[in-house]
Amino acid sequence: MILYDYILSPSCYKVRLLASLLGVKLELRAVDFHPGREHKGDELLALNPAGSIPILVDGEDVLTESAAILSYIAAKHGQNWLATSDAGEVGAQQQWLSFSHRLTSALGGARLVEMLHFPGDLAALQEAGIAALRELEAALFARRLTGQTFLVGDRITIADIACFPYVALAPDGSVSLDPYASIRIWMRAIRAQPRFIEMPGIHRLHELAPDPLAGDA
Ligand SMILES: N[C@@H](CCC(=O)N[C@@H](CS)C(=O)NCC(=O)O)C(=O)O
Repeated sequence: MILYDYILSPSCYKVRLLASLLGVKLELRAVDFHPGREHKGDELLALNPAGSIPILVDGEDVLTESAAILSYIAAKHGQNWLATSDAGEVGAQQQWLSFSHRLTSALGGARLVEMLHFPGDLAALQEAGIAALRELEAALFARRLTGQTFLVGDRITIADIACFPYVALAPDGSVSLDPYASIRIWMRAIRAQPRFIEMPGIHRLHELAPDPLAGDA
């Protein structure tokens, strides 16, 4: 499987992360996203007319959109990373995959303005990002009340992988994660997975602050 990849792209990282967690080997093709804008060149537009990465090529299959790529890789190599056939789980998984696009446009947009000086209304992007984080925090808090750590069912799934990178990188867009204890616990649980890999800005268990739920020892 060939992944058209950019090291600083959280959307590409989602794919690299899932592949690593599943022990699936990817052949990486580095794309000069910035400053080269190679994703807008003829070769990559022929693969993805939308002009975005990641793009996955697996034999005859050419896939775009990170959520679709995660679904594809899990269907092929890790069915237990997908929702079960339970209708509630299927719906929840789909909902979080859609929600992940809101994170991309809001928190990812703020990050591009702050880090790469892309044009955009930083305050509006941050506001949308904070609204999304509040929703996620409320959902994860509710899940914790039922004894669950992850977004769907009773285990980690692609829904968590789809949402994790842009949340973890929110500070790159000057959006603090300090107010969100349930989100931080969830991120720590993802980072603790065997074969978790890093990307610049997302380190293995880099939050070494004490668990907010742990009592004073
Ligand atoms: N909806 C797409 C968005 C991916 C995305 O935003 N990729 C960025 C790199 S992190 C990109 O290629 N942006 C260029 C553009 O969309 O014009 C997905 O989830 O794959």
